[in-house]
Amino acid sequence: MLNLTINGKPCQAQEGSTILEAARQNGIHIPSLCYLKDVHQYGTCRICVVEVEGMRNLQASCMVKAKEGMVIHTNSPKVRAKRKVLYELLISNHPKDCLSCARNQSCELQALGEELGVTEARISGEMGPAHVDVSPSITRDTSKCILCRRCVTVCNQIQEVGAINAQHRGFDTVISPAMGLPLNSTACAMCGQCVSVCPTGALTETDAIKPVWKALEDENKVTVIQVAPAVRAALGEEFGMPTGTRCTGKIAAALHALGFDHVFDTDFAADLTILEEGTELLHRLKAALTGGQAVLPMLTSCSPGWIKHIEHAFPTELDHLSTCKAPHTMMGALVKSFYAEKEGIDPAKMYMISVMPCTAKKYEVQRPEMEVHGRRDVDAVLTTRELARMIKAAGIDFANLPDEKFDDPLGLCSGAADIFGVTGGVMEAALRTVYELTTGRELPFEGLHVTPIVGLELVKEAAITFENVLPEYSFLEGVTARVAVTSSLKGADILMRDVAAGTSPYHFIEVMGCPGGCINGGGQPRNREEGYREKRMQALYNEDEAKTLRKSHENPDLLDLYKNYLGEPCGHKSHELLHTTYTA
Ligand code: HC1
Repeated sequence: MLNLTINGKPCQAQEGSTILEAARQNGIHIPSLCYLKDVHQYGTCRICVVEVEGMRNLQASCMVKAKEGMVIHTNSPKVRAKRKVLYELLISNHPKDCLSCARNQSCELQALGEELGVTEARISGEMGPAHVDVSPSITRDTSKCILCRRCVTVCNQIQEVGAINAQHRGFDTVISPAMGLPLNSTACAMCGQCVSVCPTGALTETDAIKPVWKALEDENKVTVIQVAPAVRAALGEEFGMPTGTRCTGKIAAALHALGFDHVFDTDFAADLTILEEGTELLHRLKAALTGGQAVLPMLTSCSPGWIKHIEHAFPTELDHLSTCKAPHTMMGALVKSFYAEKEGIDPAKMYMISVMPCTAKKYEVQRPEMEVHGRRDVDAVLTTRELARMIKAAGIDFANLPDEKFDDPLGLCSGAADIFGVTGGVMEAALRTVYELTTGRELPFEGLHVTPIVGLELVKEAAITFENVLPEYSFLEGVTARVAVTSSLKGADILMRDVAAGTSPYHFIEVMGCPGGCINGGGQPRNREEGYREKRMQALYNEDEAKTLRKSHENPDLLDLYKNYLGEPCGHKSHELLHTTYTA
């Protein structure tokens, strides 16, 4: 441990800490803007400056390591005056349209001005480069960019995609794809991790609120809305509820209150995905184990950022992807076929909305593959943050809503579906079903949790041996299936290099595009709380464990759907509605 003096108080800090980290370890707040925990810092904004005795200039505390015996002042008159000037320089070429900015009241730059006590803007200057780039998922407004480079850090270091970087020099510096290309013409996966960390309105999700309000107001439209698994573990944060509060029932109530005609749960379609994807895996394994042709490992296909990434980075490996669409597009296809027929609704009048923790889903629903007979599966995607804005605009007191249920018959789900929203959840859900359907016995893990793949590590793996299988699955007897799980595109690349080289030891790999899975999607509430991902993860596991129905293949409404409409998993009707293929 290091011994320091901060603001006249003796403190201790871990070896290797920066001054900023040392202060935080001792409960001392230093204002910051560009700082991102656990990644390389650029120290661009310098708002976190402090005075260190014996050093002539003020130091950016996020860049300077704490040393034994250091005497630090985080709140001296000199420090406060410097921070104010630095802030005024930052806003000297920043638009002053806060009242109509998408980040009004949630802007870190705005909040910092309040914290620093800035009440005037004494410095005014030429405005920097202004350019608005609207992609299907992400809108970039360079006039609002303060060049903090948080987005550059997540794109290059956490995701390792490298779609954006600082271009040009000096006053002309702009954060942009190379050669000023629009995001949609680059390898950007639309994951929105950059949007999550942007402190201002420079990076936002591309708006879907306006078209959704319009659909709600249109008497000729039948509005149908569904909610992704991870939304229920995070939406409450937008209404002051503690991180990790489960609010499934309140979400159903809010959507009814907003006036949507039918309110369904994407989790139902997650259960459906497990039956389809599990069956596809068994078909591939059977072919491979009985001397036929099969492409293994099979890769999950429900994360659209991941799909876009594999298309850019490993275009020769697309046949490893499961042919299953994502659960929410499966739901859209079902609503406009099965449900429309059942209720006698003209599917042309249906307007299907998905509430997703993900910005890439906005791009996904516009892909040519996501339609059946010329009818789009999903018409609009709202992020979790956008739904919160609609609930607030409607004056709904979300935190005090009584719980309601999703509508029948596409609203019932198992606990296996709930955990889709966290890394490892899709794999665990699939194993619960595949193991039990082939052996007649429950998955042999305590509490049904495949513990080696539970948690937020970059790459996880597990092995499971099939013994005493049912006669029709004799090809599996004695086989040890090896599975791997990763979340983030950096992790995907690690596993995909072996897949591309033909040396991957796995049979099945789950990939989610965002670190931690959908709980940490680019459309989720922005949260800087220590351990927020763990709390959201726990919320989904708690949701699962609170149910008696915890396996997809036991969902009674899903079994009815197969009996009365789809026939069998991976059958003709399923292929027409629920599967697709990707071509580079
Ligand atoms: Fe996800 Fe999925 S889990 S991709 O992470 O398969 O976005 O939550 O909706 O479709 O079910 C996201 C979450 C989500 C799909 C499901």
